[in-house]
Amino acid sequence: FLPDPKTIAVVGCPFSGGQPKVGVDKGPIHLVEAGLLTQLKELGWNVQFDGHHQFEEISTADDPPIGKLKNPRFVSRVTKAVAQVVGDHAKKGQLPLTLGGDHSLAMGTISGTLDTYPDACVVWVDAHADINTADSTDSGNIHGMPVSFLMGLGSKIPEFGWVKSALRPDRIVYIGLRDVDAGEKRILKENDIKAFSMHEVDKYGIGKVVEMALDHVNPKRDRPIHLSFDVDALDPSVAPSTGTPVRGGLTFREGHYICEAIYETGLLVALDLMEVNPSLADEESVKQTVTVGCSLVRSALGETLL
Ligand code: B3U
Ligand code: MN
Ligand code: MN
Repeated sequence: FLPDPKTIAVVGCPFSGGQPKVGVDKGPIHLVEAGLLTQLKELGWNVQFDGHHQFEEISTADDPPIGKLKNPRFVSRVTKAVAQVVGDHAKKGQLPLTLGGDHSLAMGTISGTLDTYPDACVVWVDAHADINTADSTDSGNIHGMPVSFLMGLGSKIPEFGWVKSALRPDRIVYIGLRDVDAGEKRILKENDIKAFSMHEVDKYGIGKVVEMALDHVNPKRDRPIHLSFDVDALDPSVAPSTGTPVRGGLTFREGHYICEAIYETGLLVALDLMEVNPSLADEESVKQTVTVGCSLVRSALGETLL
């Protein structure tokens, strides 16, 4: 399936322009310093890492809002670069592991995946749907919008003209939602997008939910899978250091189960771990969040309990 099947290409993205809180740009540095790359090598992977990306800043004076969108030029430029890098790694048959950074980066990572594997599907694990359009957003924070941009929903913003509308609404499935704006609920319904909120996790259990999620986006289990994991999908008691924690989230095991089950399909081609913010909360909470981030990645990349 992958020409270079045992190589992870780590794409460190110290980027926070898709939301207002400082610190999420430090996420990738903390994850790498915690030993993530060594841990992946111990799982048998070749790990390629050329250092964290340096994104040239644009001063806010030179990047005024477009409509409600904040930092639009900066977000567009960075996510476009990420799309290129992720796509290049994927085309070499490597498995890109993108460490964020805020979730607007997924506009880039998923563009790179779909450019390489047009029939890929996306499993989006998050407390939030991140599907506001330029029209529906209240906050103007682009980390709340990448999915709509990838689908070509809402008013077209010329600055983001490079984003192809390559993601079909039936090729994404959500798990873990519990903080979805009214406008987003409407968008999900209108486009018939499948989502398993925490209500369904409670009702069916995580094992059944993952099975139903994969049955929806990948009924024959033949499509490549891009897993985009926002650490705020986990309950704040498990992953406190993140910008927009929402109570009532996934337990430690539920989060890991999703990763393990996707690894077991043998179809994973790209992985994102987003929204780890080591500047929020106390030292112990930061350590806990970074540690759980590393273990989610290991689970998605083959670590087993036995
Ligand atoms: N839906 C809100 C809040 C939000 C989305 N993603 C996060 N927060 N992390 C928005 O700003 O669009
Ligand atoms: Mn998110
Ligand atoms: Mn989120």
